[in-house]
Amino acid sequence: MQARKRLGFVLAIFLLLIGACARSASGDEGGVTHPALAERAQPPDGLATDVRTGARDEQSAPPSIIKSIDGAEMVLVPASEFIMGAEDQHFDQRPMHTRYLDAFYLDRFEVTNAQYKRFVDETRHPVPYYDANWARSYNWQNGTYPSGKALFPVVLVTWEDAQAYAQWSGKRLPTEAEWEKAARGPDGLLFPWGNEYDVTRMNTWEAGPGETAPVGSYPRGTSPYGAMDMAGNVWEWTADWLERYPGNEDDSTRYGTKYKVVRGSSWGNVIKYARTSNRHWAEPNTLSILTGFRCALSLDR
Ligand SMILES: [Ca+2]
Repeated sequence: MQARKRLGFVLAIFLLLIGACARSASGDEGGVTHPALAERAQPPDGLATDVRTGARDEQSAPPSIIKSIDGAEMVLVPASEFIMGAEDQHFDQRPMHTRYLDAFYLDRFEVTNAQYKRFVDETRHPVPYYDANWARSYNWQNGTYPSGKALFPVVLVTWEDAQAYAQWSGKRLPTEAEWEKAARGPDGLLFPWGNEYDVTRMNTWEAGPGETAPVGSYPRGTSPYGAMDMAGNVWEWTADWLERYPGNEDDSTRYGTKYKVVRGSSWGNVIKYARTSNRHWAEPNTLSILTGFRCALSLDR
């Protein structure tokens, strides 16, 4: 089995805090389905199914919401230019610039433990686990996730794990640009809901429960395209290496093909990391209780 290592940006002080966090006492057991995912039949093959919740009268227009084979609801991010990066944040976000992206779909929610279990059961992929105290309440045992955590985001997954899941589900990891556009819309919002600082709209360290929350717990934090938890809950792996933006001339030893970009901040980080333009990084074999993922799908699939 591949070597796995702890996430570099989990600070020692923070790990102590984690150890003090009480494990959720939710009484729900596995098999619970998120309301937004419930009562929807599985499509028969590996392609996304058009459930036509929108654009009913425009046969040529792609549906605004689809369901993919892992049961995930996906929202449409239409083709357009959008503003990427920021001038007043960490230098790796500079320069703020305009990019064009074709339309794509993005999972509305972070991938849940229940969804990941289907993948594990069907492929015999190793379960999320790290032998350390700080990982204890998130570790899977006997082939399944912690009791009551079906609808919580899966964590303790490497980039390779996320990539394997995406391939299994007929999808892919979003590019960093796709992730940012889905989070901030075309006009460069600072947060998914707008430009105002509001710790009540996401699961970050300031006002969150001190652990992961069920996906979709913060509807007031929804992005312009309907994606949820794009700020907070768990960091999300993207497809891309941490590279400099075009026109950026700052030196950084992190640029290159050593670190994958993770986005969106987590329950264990403060709000400044939840800015839609914020870039963070981790080696692809990193395991963290702060990091999960969601998947994307191109329209031409
Ligand atoms: Ca997130």
